[in-house]
Amino acid sequence: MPHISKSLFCLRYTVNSLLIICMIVSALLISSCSDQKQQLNVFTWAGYVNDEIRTGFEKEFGVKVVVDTYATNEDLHAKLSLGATGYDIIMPSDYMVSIMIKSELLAKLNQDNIPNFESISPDFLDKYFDPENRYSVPYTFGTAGIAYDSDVVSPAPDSWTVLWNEKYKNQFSMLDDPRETPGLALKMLGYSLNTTDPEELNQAKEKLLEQKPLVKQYKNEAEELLIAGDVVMAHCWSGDAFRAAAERSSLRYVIPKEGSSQFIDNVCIPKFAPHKDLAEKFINYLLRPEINAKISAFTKYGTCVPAAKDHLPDAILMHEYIYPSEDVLQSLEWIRDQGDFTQQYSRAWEEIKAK
Ligand code: N2P
Repeated sequence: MPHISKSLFCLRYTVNSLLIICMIVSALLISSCSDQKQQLNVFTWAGYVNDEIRTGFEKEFGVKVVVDTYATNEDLHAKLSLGATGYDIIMPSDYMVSIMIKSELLAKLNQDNIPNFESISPDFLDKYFDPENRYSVPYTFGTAGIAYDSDVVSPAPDSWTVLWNEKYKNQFSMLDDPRETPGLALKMLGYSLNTTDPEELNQAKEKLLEQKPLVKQYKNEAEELLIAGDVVMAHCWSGDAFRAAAERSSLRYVIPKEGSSQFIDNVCIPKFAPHKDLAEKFINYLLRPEINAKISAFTKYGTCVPAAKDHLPDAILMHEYIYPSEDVLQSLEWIRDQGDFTQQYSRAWEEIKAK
């Protein structure tokens, strides 16, 4: 008996040892597979990183790139403030870079890892929102305005007031954005879209409430609505209008005479990004002239890399939807981080949407 129980003990011991060895080997295999395929998580505006850019980077660097989208700077800020830690790349606009630096949500970039930084035009560097570009790299630039169907909207609009014309009731969309949309109403009233005067902001809010029964939809991605003919006008961003016009030839884009907003969207790395080194490689890749040209060609926003222009078709180079005339440029304002007053904009916008 003692002999049998000794054999049983040896057998059990061997089986257990084998099981443990198997578990260790499979754990090693799983971890080595996942190490081979690192994943870069990109959080950006819709239409900002297309499949060609994504798969080009995946193939060259042997990684996986996952793209998730947000509709406003404020949504991006809220998500990161609430503790989302999985993102490696984000693309906030100018004033949001400033807010995120102050909220300590961004990682400092190591420019030694981004040698193509040299290729950016100085016109887009050292701006107020990040004076030495320690946290941000410019990606694209554009404006907000009105896209309209020239077959239907007549005469051609030149003022924001067209968006208050009963004739177009239920036929147009507005940006769903706490700074852009009150900003438009402020411009129409002759004020700065960066006002910190509560009375001026209140007048803009009243105007937008008056307009609300005419609005078909508040939406930031107006491209599909315009192409499908679901709306004949849209308060939208220039690239979205330009892309829609490429699909439906009667569409035009105008920046109203009262003036509008302009922006630079930037590539940044969140402070707690899981793959910061890979994120810097991705930024460097985006700055290659031929890649940057592709980005400008499909987003239909401007490139900040002069050498990219050698790779761009004439239809994009110097197009007025990307490069407005000097007169129009004079009427544009950058949306600014207005500190504590920024909350007033968000509150006004929430109240408009809730009514
Ligand atoms: C997204 C365009 C975003 C521009 N289609 C606003 N910064």
